[in-house]
Amino acid sequence: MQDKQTFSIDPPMVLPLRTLLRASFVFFLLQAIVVATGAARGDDLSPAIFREHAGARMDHWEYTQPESHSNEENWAPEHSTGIPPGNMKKPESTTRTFWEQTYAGRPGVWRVDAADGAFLDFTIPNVMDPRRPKAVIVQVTWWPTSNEIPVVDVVDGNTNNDFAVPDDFPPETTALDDGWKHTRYHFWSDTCPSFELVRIQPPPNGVLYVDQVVVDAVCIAPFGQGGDDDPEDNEGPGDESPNGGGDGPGGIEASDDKLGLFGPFGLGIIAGLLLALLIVVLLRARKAAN
Ligand SMILES: [Ca+2]
Repeated sequence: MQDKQTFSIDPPMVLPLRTLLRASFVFFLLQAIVVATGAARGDDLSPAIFREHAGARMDHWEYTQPESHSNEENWAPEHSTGIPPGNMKKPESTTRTFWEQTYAGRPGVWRVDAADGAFLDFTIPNVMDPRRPKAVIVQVTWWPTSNEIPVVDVVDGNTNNDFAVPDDFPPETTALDDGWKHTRYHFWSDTCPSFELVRIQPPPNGVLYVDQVVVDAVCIAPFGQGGDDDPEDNEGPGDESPNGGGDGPGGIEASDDKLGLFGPFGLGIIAGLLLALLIVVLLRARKAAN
């Protein structure tokens, strides 16, 4: 067992910590891109590197349900690592917005028409933790009726605030061999809500054909820091526990067996350790000053 050292941080300390956390997130994304060619199911072409770790979940809709399924209001993902799984609320079917058994050579495709004000809405359940940041990655496989990519937004289910899109990671689009396109979107929140909402819309005045959707989400614990065992404490977003040994809900820990987070990528390991060292040094210096 490790002793838990918990202390609050004044606002001036929060900013550099948030900066470091954002830097950590950038490394998450960089690593994810490195493995983008790895094995994947369907059009899960660039699975998030954090998928196998604590606090992460994945939901994958292929829309291969039989046609009768299209009458159900809520569509569960065909593949999910989350408990409970995510949910898509079926849009109201019209003559322009509907599910098709096949389209452009692919099974199970949603046609969504901006003329109907239609969209695909997903609910991703999670564990709330206002002290930790959250990363969400959305992959959409779509048929190009124009050069405009689908419009994707992620919203905090508790506050209705939009997740941010990191400046360094705008959406990335790949043309697939069969004419379809795959776009990957990155989102960030300074806190982990109890659920997030993902909305996929056609471009303005456009029509969207969606073959598959993959949502990865992770509640990030800073490198070298475990979760706080006491979810009831009220130490606020500045609460950081450099020696916290707990593994509270949703955390990723840099314990020895979790260094696989970076797999064989030396850069990631070195960067992660440096970040952890920086955080610990900052916190220790602050504590010593008190
Ligand atoms: Ca499909």
